[in-house]
Amino acid sequence: MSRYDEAKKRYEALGVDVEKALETLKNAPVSLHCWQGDDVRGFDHDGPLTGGIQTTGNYMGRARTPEELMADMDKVISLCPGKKKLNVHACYAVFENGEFADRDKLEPKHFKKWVDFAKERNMGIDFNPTFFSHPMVKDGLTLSSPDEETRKFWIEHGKACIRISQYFADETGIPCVMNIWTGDGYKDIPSDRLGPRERYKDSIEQILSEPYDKNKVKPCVESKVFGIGVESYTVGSAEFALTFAATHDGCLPLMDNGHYHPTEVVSDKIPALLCFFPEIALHITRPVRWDSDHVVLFDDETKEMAKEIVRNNALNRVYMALDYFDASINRILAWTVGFRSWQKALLNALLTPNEKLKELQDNNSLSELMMLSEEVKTLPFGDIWEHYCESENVPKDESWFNEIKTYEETVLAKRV
Ligand code: RNT
Ligand code: ZN
Repeated sequence: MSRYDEAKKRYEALGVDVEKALETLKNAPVSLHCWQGDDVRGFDHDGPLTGGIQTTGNYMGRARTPEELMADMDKVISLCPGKKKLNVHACYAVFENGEFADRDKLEPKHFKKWVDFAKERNMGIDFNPTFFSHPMVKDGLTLSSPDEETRKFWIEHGKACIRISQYFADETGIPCVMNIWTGDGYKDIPSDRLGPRERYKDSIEQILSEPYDKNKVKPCVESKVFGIGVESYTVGSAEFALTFAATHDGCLPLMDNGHYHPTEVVSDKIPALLCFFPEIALHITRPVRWDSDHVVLFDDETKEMAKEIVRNNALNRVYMALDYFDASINRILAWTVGFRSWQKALLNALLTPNEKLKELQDNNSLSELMMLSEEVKTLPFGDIWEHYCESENVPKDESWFNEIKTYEETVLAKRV
């Protein structure tokens, strides 16, 4: 009997349908963020990322053009099992023949290359207006700016992005999640905490007044506790974003697990939101002491988040997107480790005897619950994982590092 068959038996003895788990995993889309490949720079400006977030590190081989970024993503895709969706930021517009459009004037045609890329690979596309790394970010503010010209510019950007999101959904036939995040805030103590939030609210309402099909475009608002240079006050705080989504039909809350106080966990927030929202969205990252956007690993909180989606039958209600950026190691490796880790977390959740554990809780059999929860941790998960990778035609073990090395030598090293 193969290791897979033996492992399968162990799980089945606990009531887990392994074949069904694998089938479910193969069909659950996870958004792959284009911005890990070039340190969140994009193609519409020169210079590094600015505006409340930061990449650190200077590893060789950053993608500098759409062609390089797409080639790198293809490498990642070839190393990762599971269904992928593409996640693009507005600053990744592809301009051709010397043309240029500022953020408020972006059009669907500037993203045709991404549509072609996604369609050829059977992927949907998620989208993000880019409210950072731009001269119109005035005094660190965009949608909440007291300067009407600035605010108007960014509202127009948001509206343009709604139209582009609609285009993505129409072209791919798959709904487009459009996430609104700004770094708006103050480094030091503000004298008015309400005004910026009222303007932010009005701005997002204006953006959402742009016509779109609610079944195809899913706008979200992402909250944050603080950012670099805006340590004292964030306009789009947790309460602001959650209440905005709750009171605006069709708008989803987006939780990024790097955006809370360090002892708060998003795993516990997922079921809280599922009580009220038909759909929610996630940014999956790894905060180390703060919103440091480290590469996602197969660690305890990552596993817990996946469990909360899977055991609440919410894979079709939670839009899952990766969001991290590490420039200190091989970027393709960083992308791949993160995607594979989230796949492992989902598989682990799907292989957990959730029915049985829930029953023990409901019967108040808490001793047995603790015992079984601990015992399942050492089941032969790796044998199922390897089988899953094989069935998806991707490397099942560490052998993929050789492919990274070859790619680094033959492709990345030439980018000088
Ligand atoms: C920043 C937010 C935001 C960005 C991306 C690039 O703290 O997490 O989602 O990471 O939009
Ligand atoms: Zn995020």
